[in-house]
Amino acid sequence: MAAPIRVLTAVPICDGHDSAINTINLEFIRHGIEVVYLGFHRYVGDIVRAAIQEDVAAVGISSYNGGHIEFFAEVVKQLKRKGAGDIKVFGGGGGTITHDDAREMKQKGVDQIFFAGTSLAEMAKFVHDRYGKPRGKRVKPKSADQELAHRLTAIEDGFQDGKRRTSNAERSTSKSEKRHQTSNIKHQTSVIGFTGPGGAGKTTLIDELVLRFLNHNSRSRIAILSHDPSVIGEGALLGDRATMINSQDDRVFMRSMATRGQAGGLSPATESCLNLLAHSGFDYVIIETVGTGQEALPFRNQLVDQTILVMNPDYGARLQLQKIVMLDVADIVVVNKTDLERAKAALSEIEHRLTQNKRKQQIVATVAKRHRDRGVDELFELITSKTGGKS
Ligand code: B12
Repeated sequence: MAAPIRVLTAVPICDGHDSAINTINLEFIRHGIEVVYLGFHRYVGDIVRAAIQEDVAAVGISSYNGGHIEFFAEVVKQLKRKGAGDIKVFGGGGGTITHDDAREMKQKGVDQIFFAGTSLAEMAKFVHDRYGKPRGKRVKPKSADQELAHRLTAIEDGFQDGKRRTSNAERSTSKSEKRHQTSNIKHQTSVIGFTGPGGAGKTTLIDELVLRFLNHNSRSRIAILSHDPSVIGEGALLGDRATMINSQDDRVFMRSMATRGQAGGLSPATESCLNLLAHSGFDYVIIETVGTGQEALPFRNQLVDQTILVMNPDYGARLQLQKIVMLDVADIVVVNKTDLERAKAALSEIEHRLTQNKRKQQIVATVAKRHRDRGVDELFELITSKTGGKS
């Protein structure tokens, strides 16, 4: 079975019309497509950077602001300039894009424009027919990020039914993975794992930490490996980028992965992808699991250097804490959303639960959605102190 098609979708700058693309995203994932959603009000540069890092087959843009001719053409132009002309561009914008506009946009390199009245199934079929063919020989990468993105794709596609298979393409990637690892062996990379239940605010917290890493050292580079669940039908909505604001930066390499049938919070290809990222010259590699349950222990086999469990104060009765296995192994427990009413009680209950472990686990209270939150500052200091102040 071929690997799922990956596309990136977004809404342009000065445009908040996201209802169409939200509907289309859901239809795509129901048709087995993995959709990396970047969100609305996005610059051309952000779309192009994300498309290259995610190594998608195509970019789908939903535009209602009237600037579609220039915007779509600029995306095509910048992709080509960055050596990623193999990533195609398509989209729609209801009645705001006329047939004459669409003709001009096609002349400028846009693949297809969909008009009002087109059925969702028709658009999903187009994506399968046009972008579903196996990739041929890859173009020579023009940047380190593009090369890394191609390698991650080869690793991810090398897994089938949860097992690594060895095709020629993958064998050569394994060799180059090893070469890459030896050449970067001296670079000290710290790998930090974030896990916790869905809705605890992991992505927002990571984005706030990234801001602090970037400000702390003007030369540091960060990688993020972010996971979302695959749904029945094998598509996935990879939506963490839509929450990330500070991480839209050339010093951040982010890759979104679907779990592709594996339970427990990660994908069958995570370990290999993480291994590659950890040897690619980044100062920090941040890995975020899908929202996990009580029994989850996603970071086995010393996959990460530090484990951070992010919790929501609304976990229910105190007894629930005894069932959360990650509370036994996390290095740092973050109680996020401490502006909520129950936060004070939650902090004291979790603190008490951690004392039973008799390990030097730390607990931090944060409100990640708040700018310049003191708790996030404290967490940042804890993380960097544990990695020898490097950042
Ligand atoms: C819903 C809507 C809103 C909602 C948006 C809610 C949301 N979160 O999206 C609200 C009420 C908030 C809103 C606000 C505004 N809106 Co408004 N809005 C619309 C409306 C009625 C429908 C758009 C829509 O979602 N259609 C549903 C989709 C599924 O169908 P479709 O548009 O026909 O698209 C088809 C294809 O093009 C394709 N498609 C679309 N995108 C994509 C992407 C991909 C990848 C693919 C494959 C296909 C595809 O899918 C559909 C298939 O049938 C249109 C009018 C209209 N009838 O189009 C105005 C319209 C887009 N809005 C307009 C305006 C002016 C505004 C405001 C500026 C109004 C104001 N002064 O405040 C604000 C701006 C808000 C902002 N921040 O950007 C104008 C734009 C005019 C222009 N550009 O020249 C329009 C055209 C109304 C008008 N006639 O004046 N709006």
